Amino acid sequence: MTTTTDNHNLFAALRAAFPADLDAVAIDAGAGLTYSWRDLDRASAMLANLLDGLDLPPASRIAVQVEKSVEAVLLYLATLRSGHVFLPLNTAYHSAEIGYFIGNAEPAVVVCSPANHGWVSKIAFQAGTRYVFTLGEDRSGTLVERASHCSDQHEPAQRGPDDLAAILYTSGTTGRSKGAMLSHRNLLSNAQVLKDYWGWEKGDVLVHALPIFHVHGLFVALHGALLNGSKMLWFSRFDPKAVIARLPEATVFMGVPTLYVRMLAEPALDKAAVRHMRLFISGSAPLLIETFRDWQARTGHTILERYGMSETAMLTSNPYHAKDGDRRGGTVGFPLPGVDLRVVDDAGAPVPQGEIGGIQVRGPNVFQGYWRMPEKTAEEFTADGFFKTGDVGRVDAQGYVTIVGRSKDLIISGGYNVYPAEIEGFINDMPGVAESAVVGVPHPDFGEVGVAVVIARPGSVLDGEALLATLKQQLANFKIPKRCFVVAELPRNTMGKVQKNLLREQYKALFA
Ligand code: MCA
Ligand code: AMP
Repeated sequence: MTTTTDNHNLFAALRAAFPADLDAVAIDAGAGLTYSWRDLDRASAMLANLLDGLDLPPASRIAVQVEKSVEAVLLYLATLRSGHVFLPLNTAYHSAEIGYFIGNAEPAVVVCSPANHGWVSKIAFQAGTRYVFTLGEDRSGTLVERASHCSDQHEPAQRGPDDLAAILYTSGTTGRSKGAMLSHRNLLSNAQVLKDYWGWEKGDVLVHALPIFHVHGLFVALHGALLNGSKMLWFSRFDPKAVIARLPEATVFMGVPTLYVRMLAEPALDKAAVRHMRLFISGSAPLLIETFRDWQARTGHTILERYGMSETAMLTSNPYHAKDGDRRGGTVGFPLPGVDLRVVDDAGAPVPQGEIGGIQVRGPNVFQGYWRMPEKTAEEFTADGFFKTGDVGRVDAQGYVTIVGRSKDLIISGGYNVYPAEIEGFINDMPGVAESAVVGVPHPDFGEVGVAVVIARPGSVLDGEALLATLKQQLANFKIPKRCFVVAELPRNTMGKVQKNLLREQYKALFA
C-alpha cells in the first residue's frame, strides 16, 4: 500500500495507522465475532471497488440508514477510500424525514436496512437515486453480497484536504435540517489533535457503544481508535450491564451523559469494574455536576467533558494531563490546539473576560458550510471567518469555557438534538390545532426532554395523547414530546412572541 504524501484522503491516514500485525483483532463485537485489521482493509477495499464499479459522478453522496454494525463502518471506510461523501442517517427517521434528506442531498447510492427497503427505495428512486442496496445487522443484504465478488485490493482515491468526506444533517432553528459539509482535513485535523490531547497510547482499548450516524460515535470515537491502531469493544446498542461487564478489558470510554447516568444506576459499576480504565469522556450534552461527582465517588475517575458540534467536531476539552490543569465539572475545558474561540455580545464585539456572550469559533476543524445553502452558510460566519455556534457561554480567568445556554431553540435529549420548530410544524398541521409550542424540561435520564403545549381551534376539542400518537407516525421516536398539554392560551411578550422561558419554568418539575 503506497500512500503518496499529497493524498489527503482521510482513509490513507487511518490506514497508515493500522498496526503492523494486521491479524490482530481490530473490532471485538462480542459473542466470538471479531474482525482483524486485515479484515477491515480487505472488506473496505471490496466495498470501495463495488462503489467504483458503479461509475458514479465524483463526490457522490452515499446515504446510509442502517442499524449499527461493523459492516456499516466498513461502508463508511469504503466511501472514504472511493472518494465519495458519506451521509449517515439516524435509524429512527421516518419517511417524511428521509424524504427530505434524500431530496436535499440527492445521493447516487442509498443503503438501507432490509426491513425498510420497500419505502426507502421508493423515495430514493423517485429522487433520482440510481442504486439502492440493503445491509442487515447480520451481514445480510445485497450490499455485502455484491461486494463479495469484488477485489480486496484498492488504492484510496486522490483527495485534496478541502474535498468533502461526509455530510451530517443537523437541524437549524428553522426546523429544516441543514447538511453540514465536512472535509477530509476537517476530520483528520481534529482526530490528530484529539489523539495527542487525550493521551491515546499503545495498548488502548475503546468501548464503542454510541450510534454511528452522528459525529460522536462515527468520528470522535471511531477515528480515535483507528488513528491509534486501537482495538474496539463493539456494542451495536448501549446496554449498561453489558458495557460494565467489559470495562475491565478496556481503557477508554466515550458517551453522552445519559450513558453515565444509566451506568451509575447499576450496582455492578464499582472501582473493580474500572480498574483497567484510563479515561472516561462525556459530551454532546451538558453533564450534570451531580453525575460528574457521583461518577468520581463511585469509580475514582474524573470524567473528562468536552464540547463539539456536527459542524466542527470537537472544539474544547477539559485537560487530560494534570499538568495542564484539573478537569472541572460544569465546564467544557479549554479550546483545543488550533481552535480559536471567542465570546461576543449581540453586536459581535468580544465581551470582557468572564462575561457571558455568544460563542464563536475558527479552525481547521470548522466545516465547509451547509450543503446547497450558501446564504444560510454566510449568515453563520463572521467577516473574519468565525463560525457562530449558537451556544452561549463564558471563559473564566484560567481559560475554562462554560456553556450556559443556547441562543438556538434546541432541546438536547439523550444526546440527540430535537428542534422545537420542526415538531411545532407537524403539530400545527394537525386538524383542530391553532398553535403549539414545544419546550425542553429537565429529565433525570435524558437530561432534557420536549413538552408540547397546544391551543385548539375555536370549537375544536383536542386530546394531547392522541396528538402524540399521530406525531409518532411522522417523526423519529426520540423527537416525540414526552407530554402534551392542551391549554387555552400561551404566554406572550409585548411583541406577541410566545415566551418559552415561562413555559419551561411552568413545567420544569414535571419529571423531577
Ligand atoms: C431513545 N428514546 C429517547 C431517546 N432515545 N427519548 C428521548 N431522547 C433520546 N435520546 C426513547 C425512544 O423514543 C423510546 O421511547 C425509548 O426511549 C426506548 O428507545 P430506545 O432506542 O431503546 O432507547 P435507548 O436504547 O434507551 O436509547 C437511549 C440512548 C440513545 C442510548 C441514550 O438515545 C443514544 O444512543 N444517544 C446517543 C446520541 C448521540 O450519539 N449523540 C451524539 C450527537 P418509545 O418507546 O416511547 O418510542 S453528535 C453531537 O452532539 C456533537 C457533535 C458532540 O458534541 O458529540
Ligand atoms: P449537534 O448539533 O448534534 O452537533 O450538537 C451540537 C450541540 O450540542 C452544541 O452546539 C452544544 O449545544 C451541544 N453540546 C455538545 N457538547 C456539549 C457539552 N459538553 N455540554 C453542553 N452542550 C454540548
